[in-house]
Amino acid sequence: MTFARRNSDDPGIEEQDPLRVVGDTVATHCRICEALCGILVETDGDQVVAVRGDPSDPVSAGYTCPKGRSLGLLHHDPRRYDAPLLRRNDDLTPVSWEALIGDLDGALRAIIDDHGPDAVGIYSATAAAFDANGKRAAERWHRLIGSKSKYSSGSIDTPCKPMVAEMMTGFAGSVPAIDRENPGLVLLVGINPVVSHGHLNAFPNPVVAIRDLTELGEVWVLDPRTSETAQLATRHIAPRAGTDWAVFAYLVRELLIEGADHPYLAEHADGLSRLAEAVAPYDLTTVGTFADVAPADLVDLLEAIRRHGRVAVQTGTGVTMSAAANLTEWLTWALQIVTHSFDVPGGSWFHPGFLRSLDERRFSPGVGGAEPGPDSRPELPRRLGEYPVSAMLDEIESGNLKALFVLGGNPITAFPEADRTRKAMEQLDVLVVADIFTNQMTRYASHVFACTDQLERSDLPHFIDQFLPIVMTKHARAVVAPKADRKPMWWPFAALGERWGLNVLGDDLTADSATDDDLLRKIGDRSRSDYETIKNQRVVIHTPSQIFGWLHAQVLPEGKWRIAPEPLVEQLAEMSTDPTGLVLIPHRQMRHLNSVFIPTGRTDSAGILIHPQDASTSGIEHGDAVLVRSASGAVEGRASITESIRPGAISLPHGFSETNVGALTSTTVGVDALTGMVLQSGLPVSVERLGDDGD
Ligand SMILES: Nc1nc2c(c(=O)[nH]1)N[C@H]1C(S)=C(S)[C@@H](COP(=O)(O)OP(=O)(O)OC[C@H]3O[C@@H](n4cnc5c(=O)[nH]c(N)nc54)[C@H](O)[C@@H]3O)O[C@H]1N2
Ligand SMILES: Nc1nc2c(c(=O)[nH]1)N[C@H]1C(S)=C(S)[C@@H](COP(=O)(O)OP(=O)(O)OC[C@H]3O[C@@H](n4cnc5c(=O)[nH]c(N)nc54)[C@H](O)[C@@H]3O)O[C@H]1N2
Ligand code: SF4
Ligand SMILES: [Mo]
Repeated sequence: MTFARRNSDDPGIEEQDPLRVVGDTVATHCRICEALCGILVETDGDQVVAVRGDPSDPVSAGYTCPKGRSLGLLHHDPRRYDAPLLRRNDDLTPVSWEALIGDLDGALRAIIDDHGPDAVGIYSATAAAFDANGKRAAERWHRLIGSKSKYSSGSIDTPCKPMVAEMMTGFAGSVPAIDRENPGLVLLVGINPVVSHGHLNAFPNPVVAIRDLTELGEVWVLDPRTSETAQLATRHIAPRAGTDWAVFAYLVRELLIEGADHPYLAEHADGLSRLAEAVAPYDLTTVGTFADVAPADLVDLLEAIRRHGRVAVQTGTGVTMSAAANLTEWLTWALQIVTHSFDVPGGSWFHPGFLRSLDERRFSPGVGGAEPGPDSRPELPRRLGEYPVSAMLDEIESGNLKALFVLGGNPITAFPEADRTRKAMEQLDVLVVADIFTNQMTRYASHVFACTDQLERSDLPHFIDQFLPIVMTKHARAVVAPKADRKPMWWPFAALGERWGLNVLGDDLTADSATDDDLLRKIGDRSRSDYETIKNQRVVIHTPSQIFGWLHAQVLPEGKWRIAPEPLVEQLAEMSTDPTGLVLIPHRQMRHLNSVFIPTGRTDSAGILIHPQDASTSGIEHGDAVLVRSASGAVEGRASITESIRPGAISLPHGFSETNVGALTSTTVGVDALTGMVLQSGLPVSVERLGDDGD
């Protein structure tokens, strides 16, 4: 089976002028989100004049969103960090990089001497994932100092996905992707690619992508909100928030009775009878009532699956942040396995990666087990070499964590218990913020690494290209020289390492002699191609001989899915189908990414979406000041009354410092036992109108 994409064989893509420098225009790609849209950056000397979509990009095809087009303004924004900063007598002062590293060296040595290396933590967050060299150097430095205190934003985003993948296939990096060439029935559950451009799997040019899927097949959306994606779907079902797991239990139950591929299952699934027992209670009446969906809608969905025979499911944060995240993820996989939809045309393929060629590896299957958490929260699981973020505040408060490096992240808006997070940041002896922009973290930083932005550094999408819709990689070269005294994020880690006799960059590379290219070469040369080719071609597409089937052949233990992992069966047995009261759910907006300020001109606001029925019960009118309370805290905001959200759920985006949804979430209440994930979707809340004077 070959995998030729409709536009991947567009003549010229691979032969085009490598760097495509047209006058002062450079072709590169945006690295704000996983869509990695091709962009053309126009410069005039040091000035970035304009950023627009690159029509020749094989997947984004000229599409960009307002964030990408604002990269030039971001590059020149006066609130950017231009030089390293050191806190002296309460003030952050610009210093030389040497002075900053010298001070940090002394402070970290003292901490390690007194408390050991585990007292030094790193939090590798969203922007670090798009800085291949920076992330690799930071993580290598941290490994070399011997610390176990590693955290990442993955643990407050989607820890269920790698865990369920490992439990069911043996490999945490198994990520199913829709067969977009030959789609049948596609289910999008708690994901809104038209705004987010995907969750794990990227959706560049999303409106066109969804339209293609609806024209070639059908797209059904499950979302308590009439999201922008739901508006384009073949069919939209709006179950009560947090009930998806029961919908999938019902579908699996019914398909096992009629519609499953039993001959395939006999050969390729372990634990089928355990699965059948586990889903047996979830009949139409029980699930229809619990999910508050008309039984006819559920039957229609079931019939659509039977009609197509196969189904491809993609989930997003509406699922991964819910209390039943693990169960929904598991049952969507179970649905796809019982219908023989995985690793076959018309269903989903598993991306073999470009920079990391997964299909050429030898796998030793894992079981999805975990190690104990850190000393202050041993009950929390350590997975894939990381502690969950839900443990970090206790680690700081108990004095176990004394120094923290925040790499391209913003705990104050991303973590639960926003006030407690602020206090914890204050309590640290050393807080290194590696960022490009002044934000809520600045006032707590003891040391600031003023990092180069994406237009100032070269890059490869290491660990990201495997989420693109085709097997390809892209090289980004620096478009402009680093402004002022900004340095690449890898530099301070290399320099610190050198002071301690640690070889962070490998070979004989040193902080002062190495370039972005030298470091990227190590990634590119281990890929399906080599660095020089990738750099020269800029966009390299790989047409694998076998896109379907490699997971069965190389990953699955003895060619079999573990279809009913015991920890998940046990979690399912504990679930209740009693309807919940009002809950909070997340949603994302087009003009900002998490807390990242991007000067798009118009900004999104933190309005609290509320259905007219819930608003009238609480006497709330559009634009009223309201107070939202959870078991852990309260936050004020403005009501935005809309029919687009179903009754029983309100929605507030995260990433805002005033209306900070982190005030409502918790590091203990609702934290998942298997992943340590914080409950961020389906969180019980109440809402009340505030008086005109705000009380
Ligand atoms: N423009 C923009 N793009 C982004 C980001 C951003 O902030 N802005 N953030 C990036 C990041 S870090 C991530 S992780 C991804 C996330 O990408 P997505 O997961 O696609 O995130 P959302 O766009 O919030 O879509 C989640 C959807 O889940 C729905 N939902 C909420 N609760 C439930 C539920 O219980 N059941 C179901 N079925 N649906 C539910 C919400 O209404 C919403 O439409 O987006 C990335 N891209
Ligand atoms: N209640 C609630 N909480 C949530 C969520 C939710 O939906 N609801 N979403 C969760 C999710 S999915 C995520 S991923 C996390 C996000 O959590 P984080 O990753 O911690 O937060 P971001 O706001 O994405 O922070 C990105 C930072 O990177 C900086 N930055 C931008 N470009 C660069 C660069 O090139 N280099 C460097 N070094 N820095 C750069 C930005 O200025 C910003 O400070 O939040 C999580 N928290
Ligand atoms: S969708 Fe927007 S932010 Fe994401 S890569 Fe494309 S232009 Fe950049
Ligand atoms: Mo995320």
